Amino acid sequence: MDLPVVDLAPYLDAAACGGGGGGGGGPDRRAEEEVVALCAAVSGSLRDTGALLVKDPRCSAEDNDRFLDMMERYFERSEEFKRLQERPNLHYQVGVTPEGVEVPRSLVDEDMQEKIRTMPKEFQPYTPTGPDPKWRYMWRVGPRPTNTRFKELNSEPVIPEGFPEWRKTMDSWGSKMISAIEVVAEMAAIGFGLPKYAFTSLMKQGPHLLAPTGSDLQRHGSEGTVFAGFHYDLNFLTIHGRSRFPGLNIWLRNGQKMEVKVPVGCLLIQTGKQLEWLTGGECLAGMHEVVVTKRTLEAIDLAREQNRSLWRVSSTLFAHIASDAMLKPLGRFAESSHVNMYPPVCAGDYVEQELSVINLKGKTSGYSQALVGANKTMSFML
Ligand SMILES: O=C(O)CCC(=O)C(=O)O
Ligand SMILES: [Fe+2]
Repeated sequence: MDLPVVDLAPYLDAAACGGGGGGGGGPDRRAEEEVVALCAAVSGSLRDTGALLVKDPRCSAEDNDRFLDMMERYFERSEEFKRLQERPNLHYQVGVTPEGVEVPRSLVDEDMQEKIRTMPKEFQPYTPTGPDPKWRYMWRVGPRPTNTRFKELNSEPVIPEGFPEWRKTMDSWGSKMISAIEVVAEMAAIGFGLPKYAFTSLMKQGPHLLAPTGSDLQRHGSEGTVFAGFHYDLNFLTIHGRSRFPGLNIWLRNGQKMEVKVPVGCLLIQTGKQLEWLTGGECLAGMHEVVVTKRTLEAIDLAREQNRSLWRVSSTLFAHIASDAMLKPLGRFAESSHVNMYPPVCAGDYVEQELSVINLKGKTSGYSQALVGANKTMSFML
């Protein structure tokens, strides 16, 4: 089974003509029907696979390359240099996270480990043995709230010295990928029968993070090395541009494991836990891992031949629900039979308790521990 590729252009065209699939006088009937069908394809794929490939004419391969070139140069700098951008007191939500800090959920969550044991052998994820050996850089994109209870999640950016193009490159690629996510979020809302702005209105001033991972394939390039252990993303929707090295495996709702191939010019969208919450489990957060596979090894050989960087940089952006907004099942999803698993919670409180579990934030309060217990789903478990 291949993931569907949805071209966002017809929706963007219809929106520019005052249509946009949500009603309101589109240019012609056929175009409107096409848009409605695309919205259904978006919501259907997010529900059934937890993922989706999209083409957005506003996100070019050149933008993606400029970003990857700069991040390769950054990750190639010494550990000592990169640690100057480390901000553990801000829960690593800006600046760099060194290798060996972020813990994959499957390493610490006993329920998840139990569920993994019940999976057919061929679909089981690799077993991580410790924290992830990947670095990461977190760059906050878009307007920040002037008044928030969650200051650490909405902190000032960190810019490494010697990269004068940093802000422009990160903001430009980050805002383009957010624009793509916003369109997907509108289309998904329409496809689910919710008001068009049901999700995007909650995303306004969210702590969206351009969060590329950097993995040193020279040091950790043997087959089976787990760069990011089996986990779900705690945010709303994740978007990945192209990486120069493959290695991402995702799990479909039916439990099947799938190696992702992102065609040139496409972007990969994955469902996060906040979308699961807002849809009362109609969509489940997509489980995934990043591992050195045979295809990664082939890409390493080619990069060596062509004298290119051996840092695997991901083009990951985490789109979030605003920290001070409430997560709770929306519209018809409030009637879901699983609604008890998704008690109302402030998005910022939810994010902080998840960060605590994966070792990015200090202690966790009794309240948040209760929340961890309330929700222990995995993408193919409902
Ligand atoms: O490195 C990647 O391709 C994605 C890593 C990932 O899953 C994450 O950052 O949450
Ligand atoms: Fe992830």
